[in-house]
Amino acid sequence: MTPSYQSAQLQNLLKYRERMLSHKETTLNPHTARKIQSIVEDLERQIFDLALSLGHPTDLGHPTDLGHPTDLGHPTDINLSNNSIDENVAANTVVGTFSTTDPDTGDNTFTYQLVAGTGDTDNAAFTIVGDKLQINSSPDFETQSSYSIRVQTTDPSGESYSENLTININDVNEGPTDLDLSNNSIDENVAANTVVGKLLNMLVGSDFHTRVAPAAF
Ligand SMILES: [Ca+2]
Ligand SMILES: [Ca+2]
Ligand SMILES: [Ca+2]
Ligand SMILES: [Ca+2]
Repeated sequence: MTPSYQSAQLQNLLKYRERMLSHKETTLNPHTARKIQSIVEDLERQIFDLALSLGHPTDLGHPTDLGHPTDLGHPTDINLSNNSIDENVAANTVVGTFSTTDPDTGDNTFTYQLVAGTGDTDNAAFTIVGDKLQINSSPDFETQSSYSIRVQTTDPSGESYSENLTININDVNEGPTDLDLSNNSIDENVAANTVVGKLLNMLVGSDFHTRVAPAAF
């Protein structure tokens, strides 16, 4: 029966052991091979102790099980250095830089892409260039204040992890964008100084408020 290794820490140890064993097989230096062997033995003690604490020591008692860990060493987290930008920034502005958490210390290069799946609603509004996330068009807070994307990171072995991320747009006070009169027609022959209408100062979106100008005419 194939044991189920749910613990990430345990999986990491198993993966590390597997790598050490393959190094040992390929090395031509007997001294290095002995050093690796002692690392492997130490790892096996750690694995056994950890497995014991997790309640499945019997599975791990068989070296053959240990020799075939499956699906190990994949990335476990994606981080975006910044997830909010001001509205009205230029098209193709960089939102932030991605980084990946991966149990393999040797995995330092990751590729990022927008992928289909949960939370991919606004994937089309962004482009990934290298490890940078860019917004395709200048954002307008009053039109859309947050974006949901799904990003996948892939390690050098081709193992991947994907995550749903939210990008928030910061509201900027944009000042008045329009002026209106409350009324713009008046009968002929009215008395001098008759009020035609009030000057209204209109601002859009979340900045919206209507201010009655002090001077009416
Ligand atoms: Ca990895
Ligand atoms: Ca994350
Ligand atoms: Ca706006
Ligand atoms: Ca605004």
